[in-house]
Amino acid sequence: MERIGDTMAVPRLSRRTLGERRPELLDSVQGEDIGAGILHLGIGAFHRAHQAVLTEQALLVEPGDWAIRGVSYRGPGAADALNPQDGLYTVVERGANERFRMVGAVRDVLYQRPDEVRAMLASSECRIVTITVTEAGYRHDPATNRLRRDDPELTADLAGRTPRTVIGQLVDGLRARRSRGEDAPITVLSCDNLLDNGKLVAGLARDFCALAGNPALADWIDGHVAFPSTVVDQIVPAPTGDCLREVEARLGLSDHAAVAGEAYRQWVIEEFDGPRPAWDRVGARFVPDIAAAQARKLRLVNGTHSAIAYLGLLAELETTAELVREEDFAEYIQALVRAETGPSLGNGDGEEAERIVRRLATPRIDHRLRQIAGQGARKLPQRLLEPARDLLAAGREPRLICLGIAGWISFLRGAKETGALDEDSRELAAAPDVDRLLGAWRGCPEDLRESKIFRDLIAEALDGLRSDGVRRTVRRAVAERN
Ligand code: CS2
Repeated sequence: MERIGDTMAVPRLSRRTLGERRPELLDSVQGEDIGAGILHLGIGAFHRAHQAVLTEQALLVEPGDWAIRGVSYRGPGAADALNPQDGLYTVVERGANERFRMVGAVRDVLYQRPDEVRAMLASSECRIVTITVTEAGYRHDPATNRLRRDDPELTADLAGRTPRTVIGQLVDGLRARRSRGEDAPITVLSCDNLLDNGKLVAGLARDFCALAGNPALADWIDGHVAFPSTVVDQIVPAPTGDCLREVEARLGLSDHAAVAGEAYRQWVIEEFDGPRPAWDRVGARFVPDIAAAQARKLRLVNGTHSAIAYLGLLAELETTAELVREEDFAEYIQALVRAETGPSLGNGDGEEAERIVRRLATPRIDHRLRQIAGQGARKLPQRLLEPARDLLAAGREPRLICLGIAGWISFLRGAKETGALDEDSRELAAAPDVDRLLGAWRGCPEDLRESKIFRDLIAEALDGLRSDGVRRTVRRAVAERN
């Protein structure tokens, strides 16, 4: 095998090179001869480690035309990584028994190719659209769940003929599908960490049609397209150079699209009638109602993530694994889940709390707090505000949740100068006090904004962070909670 790091000497992964060097791996993945039944919007690390792996596994159990064509919006990175590799890449599953999987279910990646996206959506071959574009990618107003009227790219999509936004491309393709008289059912599955993500996308598509002056298309979509909601769970950080080097050393080929994540995967999907790969035979669960799984996942896993991301950054820590090694923070997570986010679901048992700490401690997972901290204004409502609201309604104080929110506010204030904040957060970072910040926060429900207990708990936590520092404040809050 070539020397590690001597990238000039290591050929790039592709079907040809894999067949030459590791024929057994090529034999283990999907061939290029199957039809592409899935269009995935927003092909990043998460999709590659999660839905694409489940699709690959489902195809081994039950063959079918379910190869994936990905679309990327952020830049040419995913296309440049995957296309020269014929869509092949490695997934490293971290944990006690580290595992490397080769995945062949991805056919290619389309970047700035709206005509091809449209043709794919219009074709009878395409029967599933999956989406992972993050919380901000839908360009909606979280207070109304409608499209943001002031979004310049949406405005351009509504005016022009080559859409660039996710919803614009989706509706454009469905318009072409309708014009072709295509009647085969098609299902759109959002896999982002938002409440009722299926209903959200359906509503945004309808909104886009209305703004485009095409109500007949909205009716056609209602009759032909299903939008089940889904809940996804798997920790998959942005890939690091170390991960790519590790895969290269192992494979003997250079893989620019490798990703690493935990071995655990969950996918809960609201039942629907249309065709799909045999995902249910490889671990996905189809259920009549996702509400319980959704609240559990968003509050316990993501709520914990967001709360510790800000507190950890204030403590100058870098990764989740590093954070849970500190006793004060590990105890904070336990107390948050046992005494607040768990009980907000009517469940305060400690088993879930232990499990979350274990997941966050997965060795070598390299999950940067800074990555989790992004887009807080859009993440916190479903992760921390919803459980705070339920606790207050039950007459309990969301003290540890408010400490997490105070962590976010301190983080925003500290980051204001650096220009690193997203647009929503920048606006909030400029608010002179908590009341005005809550007032300007589109994701904060009215009743919470007006709750004196809620505002006071945040103000108290902010005072603590300012005067005593993050570790002492966390320790004290946990002691008061216990
Ligand atoms: C994280 C999620 O970055 C974040 O906001 O909380 O990506 C999280 O890792 C996944 O949702 C876990 O399923």
